[in-house]
Amino acid sequence: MQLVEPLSDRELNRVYTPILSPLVWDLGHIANFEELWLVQTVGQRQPLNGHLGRLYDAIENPRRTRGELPILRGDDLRAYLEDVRERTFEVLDEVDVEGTEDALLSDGFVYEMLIAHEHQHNETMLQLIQMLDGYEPVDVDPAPDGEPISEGPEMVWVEGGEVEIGAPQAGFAYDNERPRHTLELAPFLIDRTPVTNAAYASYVEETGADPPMYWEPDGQGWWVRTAMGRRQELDPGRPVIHVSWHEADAFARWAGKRLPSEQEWEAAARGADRERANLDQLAFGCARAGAYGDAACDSGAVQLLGDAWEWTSSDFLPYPGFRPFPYREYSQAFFGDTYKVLRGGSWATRRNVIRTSFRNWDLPERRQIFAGIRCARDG
Ligand code: AVJ
Ligand code: FE
Repeated sequence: MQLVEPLSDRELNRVYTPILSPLVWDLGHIANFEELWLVQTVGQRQPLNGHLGRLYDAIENPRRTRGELPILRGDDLRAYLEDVRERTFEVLDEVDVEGTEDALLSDGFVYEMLIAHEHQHNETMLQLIQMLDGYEPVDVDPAPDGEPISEGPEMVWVEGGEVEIGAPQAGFAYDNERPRHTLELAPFLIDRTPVTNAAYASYVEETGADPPMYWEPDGQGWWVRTAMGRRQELDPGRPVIHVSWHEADAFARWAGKRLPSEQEWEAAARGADRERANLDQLAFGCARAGAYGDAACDSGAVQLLGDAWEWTSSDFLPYPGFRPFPYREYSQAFFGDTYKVLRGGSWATRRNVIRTSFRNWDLPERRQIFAGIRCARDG
């Protein structure tokens, strides 16, 4: 609600691009999904408005169609958000998440899932907000700018061997992170810090490749960043962000490297600490590459969590023995060679969404997501 506070109903309703929903759809969808799982499924209550479910179904309604739907708007939407939350709390008073065998309720699984769902949509909303000229955040909490440990392109060695991939059995995780399994990895090298704007600008200059989204020439041989309609000098020391998979892959090859597989990424991220990472949206941008020098993970690399999502070479596929839970449309509907896996979260990711086993996915041409690059090389 803090993210949309500066916006009028007109801005909430407006379709800015066919590749993103109007903000009003995300808000209604967040509440409708909560009603579906926490009020109807857990609480066995009737829906407040039986028709809404269809309008907020993400699979039935592709993003480009969402602006035209007869969804809730204005005060009707605000009333619905409040009604659903009130009913959620009513049901929560009645349920027992400890003494139950029900996998949906046990340890509050479905509650964790709904919080994660809402928080993931907050990041999607922030993708749209990047496109709003003159957006003024209610609250900004800039990332700490420690002395960078390295300007790149230093690499760290990861031994490989038998590595454990995926989420442990206990605790909340999405179905696509399970089952946890062991596999054999060859030794490899991975960049110690995320690829910087400076490195990407050299690549653009040398090859004539397109600049990332939200870069414009400043007329003096450098670049300005134009997100949220601003014109700020591009900071060469920050991680590059808003590049597609194709761009990330081409950059890595130009640098004589390659993208890591998602398994390599996860092995390299062992010991990463999400409490010491630029997450949770309020920095409104990346910290300098290398700024979290005292928060390195076991491999010695930094900023695997937070700042920018990192594209991997991997297609979004099920792990061996995958079982959809609790609904097949979360992951299973997307498995195949259409989507690429991203890891690690960004400054725009809510902190409790991310962990080293978390798998995000998107189309290889997507650039409005908060995605950057970390390269690898065979050991
Ligand atoms: C995991 C970010 C790809 O937004 O499509 C939200 C998350 N799933 N509601 C998406 C999701 C259902 C999903 N991503
Ligand atoms: Fe959703």
